[in-house]
Amino acid sequence: MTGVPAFFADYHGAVDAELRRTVSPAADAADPVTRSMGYTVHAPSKRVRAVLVLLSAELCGGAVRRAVPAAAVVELIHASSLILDDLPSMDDAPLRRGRPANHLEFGEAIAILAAFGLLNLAFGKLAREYEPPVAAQLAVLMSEAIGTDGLIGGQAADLLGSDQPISFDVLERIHRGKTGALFGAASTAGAVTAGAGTDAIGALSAFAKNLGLAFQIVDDLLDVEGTVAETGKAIRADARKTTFVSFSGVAGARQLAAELCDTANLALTPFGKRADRLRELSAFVAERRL
Ligand code: GRG
Repeated sequence: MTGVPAFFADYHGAVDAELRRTVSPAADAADPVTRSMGYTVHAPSKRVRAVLVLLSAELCGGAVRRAVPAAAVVELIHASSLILDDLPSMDDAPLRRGRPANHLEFGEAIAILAAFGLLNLAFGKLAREYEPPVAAQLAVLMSEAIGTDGLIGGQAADLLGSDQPISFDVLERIHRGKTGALFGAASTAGAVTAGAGTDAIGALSAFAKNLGLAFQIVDDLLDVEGTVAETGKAIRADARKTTFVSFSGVAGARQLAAELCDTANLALTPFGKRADRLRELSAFVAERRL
């Protein structure tokens, strides 16, 4: 994919191959749920969360090869969340990854089953690919990231708050759940596959949670300033919602994203220059147009 840092190419191939082994890419697969899963999983994606898993594993001295299944798991969970997020009862979004939303292509019922199917594959993959203590640790990590203190909690608060004024604290909590939690779990998962200690895991988790919130703020900016061609999504879709841009203005939101990336980078200090690719990732997050 163009527009992402050049070093992403070192990781995308392995992640995409693992995803193809896990979910059939065949557009003519007999089972509609399989087609629906493949439709979203194999659509063009920056794979930022997978790259975060792999960079974190490498930084902690682990082999990329060992972390690839965990990176694929994070992408399966992410894809599941995108399908659910776009449903008429949620964000009712028409376009995702440059294509009609999953439910517009396959119908709502199949899209919901595909989202469950992807989650199911994710947890099965952890159990199959890692030895029991690590598999259990990763499963707990993903379950907490998805749960009521993570994606599900953030999404519920977002939906409940959509037709009433919300405070900045609530807005931040929503997006630390919806977006920050999976970034945090991605970085932690990479570190866990590398057998990292608690200090390294804590630093990487802090880095990634702040990066995730910055990523969401830039998403809000792209909704105002971006184009459909760049983002692959409908734009001006958040016009009725409270966002970081409606709260702080374009310049304020941009500054907030930059500050969060600085805070994220501070957590990398103990790693020195070895964390330069993560710093490059955070520079991309602050400036991205896609
Ligand atoms: C049960 C998994 C699960 C979720 C239920 C629907 C839901 C709760 C949460 C929604 C979470 C969500 C979709 C947050 C938005 C995060 C975001 C900024 C998505 C865009 O990510 P990119 O730009 O997308 O990385 P690509 O397409 O590049 O992968």
